Amino acid sequence: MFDKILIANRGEIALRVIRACREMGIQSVAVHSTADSDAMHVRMADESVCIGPPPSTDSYLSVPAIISACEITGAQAIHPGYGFLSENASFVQILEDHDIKFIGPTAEHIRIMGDKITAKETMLKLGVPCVPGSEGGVPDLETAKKVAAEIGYPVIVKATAGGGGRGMKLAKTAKDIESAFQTARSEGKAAFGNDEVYIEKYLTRPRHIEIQVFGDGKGKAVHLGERDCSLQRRHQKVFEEAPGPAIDAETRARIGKICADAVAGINYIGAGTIEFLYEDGEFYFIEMNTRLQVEHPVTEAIFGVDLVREQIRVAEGLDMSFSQEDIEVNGHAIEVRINAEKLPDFRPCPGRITQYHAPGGLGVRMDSALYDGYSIPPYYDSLIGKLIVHGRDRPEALARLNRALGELIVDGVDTTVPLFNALLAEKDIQTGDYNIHWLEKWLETNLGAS
Ligand code: MV4
Repeated sequence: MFDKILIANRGEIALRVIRACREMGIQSVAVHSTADSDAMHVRMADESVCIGPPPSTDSYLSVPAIISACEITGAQAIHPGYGFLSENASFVQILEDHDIKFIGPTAEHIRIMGDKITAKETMLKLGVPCVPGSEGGVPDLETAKKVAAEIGYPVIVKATAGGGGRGMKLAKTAKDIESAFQTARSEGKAAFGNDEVYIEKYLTRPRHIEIQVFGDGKGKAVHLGERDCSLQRRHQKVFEEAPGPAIDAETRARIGKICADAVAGINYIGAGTIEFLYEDGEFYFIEMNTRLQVEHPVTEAIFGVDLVREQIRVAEGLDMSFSQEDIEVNGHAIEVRINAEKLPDFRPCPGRITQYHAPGGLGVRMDSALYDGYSIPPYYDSLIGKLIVHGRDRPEALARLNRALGELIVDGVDTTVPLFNALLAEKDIQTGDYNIHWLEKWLETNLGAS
């Protein structure tokens, strides 16, 4: 059993993990950069260690500094949160060699899913439906032309080391393939030191549907339904909900079982997300994330489970506290991401919070590390809070979101709150009729953004 866990993260997700630790009777260690000495995660943890100067590369991403902090404090395990080192296979390999438990999947599974070609090959073998495309990598332009013609245009060329929209190029017709192929290749090389690319049929108006999975590392796994995360801007999610407005119980059970069986088949341990594009009633696998995601609270709300607690349990070698038959969807949950950004261009807006008041009441959860007088440093992500609402059905969740946004006060910096007030007035949002392009089109029309 762990008696002390180090959290290699900051902000709201660090608080989220500290809270789970406290409920389990586990001591928590915060790490922080010199820019975060006054941060809430430092205050809330049982202990804290300064691990370096403000830039992430010298602090939250510094493997030697984080391992030293573990050794100094006697923490037996590290929870990585999301971002930073959460999907860094070399980091996890080093922890395995230092006898520090990583609260997450194995280095091997992170490596497999981090390479998108290997991820796709693995999923295909495990019976997960994938986007039609090249079999593995496409080595040269000649092959790219041949493969694209076979698949049929439009196609999309993706860097195997990419993901989250980086190193991706659309070829609408045969005259675009040369440029798409070369650009995806050089972007992959420049950004990730890997120029391998693959090609897929381009789906023109899908939803982004992701399935939450969870494995015990011993061949048992469950799914916790889907989240619809189609409302994105520049590959950043802004509004997420569960269940998906377009997914019925039968569809959920079918794709959920496929995903749970797949991760059980590789003895996957901990939380994972299998991302799909969903169009015309069909699921197409695109990527798997081997971490706890920002939007995990909507799943926690509708299933009534604590995903961080389960992550800690399975990392300790315990069984999960529930099995598939024990859980079912209850109501509807929505999360909106509150960023310190100025509209209409979403420019980061760090600065001092002069007044903060979190909404409350039935079905409202505010995950944030803000407090009155806190100064948001300019070095990190602009996410300053997540407002999650839960209702008996989607209309109730929407009404509750509207009410909670009205109670929220964040003064001193600009935030994305006005965007959500405007979105709630839209018929398509009220009916759930949107796809991955809806938000960018809406922003262009309504905010004149590019
Ligand atoms: C696609 C696609 C259409 N067809 N793949 C973007 C991020 C990365 N996770 C995958 N992405 C896409 N892959 C095929 N074959 C469209 C996107 C895409 C997208 C996906 C999810 C959410 C928002 C998106 C916005 C633009 C493009």
